Amino acid sequence: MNETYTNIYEAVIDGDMETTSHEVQVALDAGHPPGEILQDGLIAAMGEVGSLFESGEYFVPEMLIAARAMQGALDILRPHLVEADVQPLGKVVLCTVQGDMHDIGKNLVGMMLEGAGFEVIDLGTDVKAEELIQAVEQNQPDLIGMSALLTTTMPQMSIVIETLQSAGLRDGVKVMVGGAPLTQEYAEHIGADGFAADASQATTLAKQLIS
Ligand code: B1M
Repeated sequence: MNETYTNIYEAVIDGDMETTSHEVQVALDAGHPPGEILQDGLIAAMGEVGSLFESGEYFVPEMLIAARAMQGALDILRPHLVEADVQPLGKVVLCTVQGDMHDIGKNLVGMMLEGAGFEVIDLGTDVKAEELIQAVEQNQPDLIGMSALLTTTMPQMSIVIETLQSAGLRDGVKVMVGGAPLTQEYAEHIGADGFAADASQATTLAKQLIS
């Protein structure tokens, strides 16, 4: 790997936001293509962070700080990516469901999805089924991602899926669900297309669902 990308890669894995942003700016100033900086530096590093998490070497805090380092760099890179017209892998509308304020996991999923090359439209927390339907109509996403951390808010996911069906929108969009109390069985029970246990799996699943 080219030294510039190695520096970015290592800074993300170390969760060093300042160095990551600096190295991305250095790469841009040196004329490296934004799409290549994203792929070979940032996305490659987040892939490694995901592997470190899955193998038990990294835990949520390390994943969070790496994701933040990447997020900071993406803020610098985003306008250049738009200019270079790098096509996103797909569009995801993401939210935490109605009644639920927990957003740390959802944000992490959003960052990882962005890191993997998806365009993420984050509706935030406490999102009603009607708001989500409106966002689907407006943005025509490939995928809806719903997060719930409370057993009391999990049923909101089922309400969203039913509302999508009634609105005739269900066939045009995949639905991915996640959050600590959820299970694969629950996802199947409510008719979601997939469940991911963590942000790394969410990225893999999102790619599978839209392929
Ligand atoms: Co809350 N809370 N909380 N809380 N809180 C839990 C969830 C709880 C398990 C704590 C406990 O009792 N042990 C419990 C729920 C019990 C239950 O329902 N069975 C609980 C409760 C009861 C409550 C309140 C009701 C407390 C009260 O007021 N009496 C209240 C509810 C508020 C509301 O939402 N309406 C409440 C409030 C809060 C805070 C605001 C203080 C704060 C949230 C701050 C915030 O998010 N901005 C908070 C916190 C921090 C927690 C705990 C401690 C940590 C959650 C967290 O951020 N984890 C939590 C206990 C716990 O989980 N151990 C707890 C780290 C995060 C990275 O993990 O969110 O699981 P997680 O996300 C993971 C995966 O789940 C997955 O990927 C992420 C990264 O790997 N994932 C997805 C998540 N979303 C996904 C979506 C996907 C795919 C994967 O696809 C779309």
